Amino acid sequence: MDRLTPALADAAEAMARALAGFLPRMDGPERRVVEAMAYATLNGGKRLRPFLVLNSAQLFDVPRARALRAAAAAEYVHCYSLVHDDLPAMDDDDLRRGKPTTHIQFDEATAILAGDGLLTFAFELLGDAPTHPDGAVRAELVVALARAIGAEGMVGGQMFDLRAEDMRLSLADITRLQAMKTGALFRFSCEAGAILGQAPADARTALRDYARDLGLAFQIADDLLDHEGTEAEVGKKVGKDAAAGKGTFVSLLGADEARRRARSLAEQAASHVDRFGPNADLLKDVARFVVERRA
Ligand code: GRG
Repeated sequence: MDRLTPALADAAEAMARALAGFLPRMDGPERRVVEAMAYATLNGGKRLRPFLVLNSAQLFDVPRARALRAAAAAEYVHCYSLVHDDLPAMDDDDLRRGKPTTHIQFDEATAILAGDGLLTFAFELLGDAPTHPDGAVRAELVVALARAIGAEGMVGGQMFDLRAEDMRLSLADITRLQAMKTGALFRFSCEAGAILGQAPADARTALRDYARDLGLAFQIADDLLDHEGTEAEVGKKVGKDAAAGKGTFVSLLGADEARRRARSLAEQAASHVDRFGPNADLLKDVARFVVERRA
């Protein structure tokens, strides 16, 4: 068997335990929001972002318990973004990870609050003492995550995406949009290990470069899945981009060229982490995996 499949499964299992374990226990009427947070989080998913945090942390011998907290923060944020993206006011989707979306399973107000709760909880986890004994390291993690997912990152990218429905996008526009919308959280996920490990600047730059190429490869693959995947495979509605007349890597480049570029970006991503030797083998494998995945 290849080495990536069991490594992804191990990380996903560890993450499922950590994600369930960190969530607050609550009673009373407010308990419903934690139930919705758990529903939105403990529902499968590839756990790619946590995998990147854990494997980048391992390059710098970061203790596992600390890496798991940063990995969980990245996944909580990712799940929040999916919950809000699926809302009627945004993408209006009923299906996510093969199950009813959070606003369908609960209701819209609960889904909004669950997203808010996950987002806020991610920062609580990073800022709390067990994440790192040095408060400056914790503050750096908090700032890095805020930059990645705020108006200059994911939230700005989502705004750009909503506006893009009425625009003709160039390849440069789509690249910038996707770097903000999905790439920035990949960047945080790769940098978090380096921040926790107080790694030298050149090592951080290598991981940032890796994350940039991996994020773009991931997004091109996502466009290809939307274009050629089935709902059963992908676990969400497909063909939505074409139906909305949205410019994507596939609509601009065609499927064959898009696939060629995604593969070449995955190889480029892998080359950025050569400097870490065999310790970075799984990071290289996962860059190739994101391009070939069917879900
Ligand atoms: C609502 C602020 C806000 C932002 C939403 C990232 C995002 C912005 C929306 C997600 C919509 C989407 C489906 C984008 C395509 C790329 C993407 C993030 C796919 C889902 O990520 P995977 O494949 O999913 O890692 P799993 O389920 O495996 O975790």
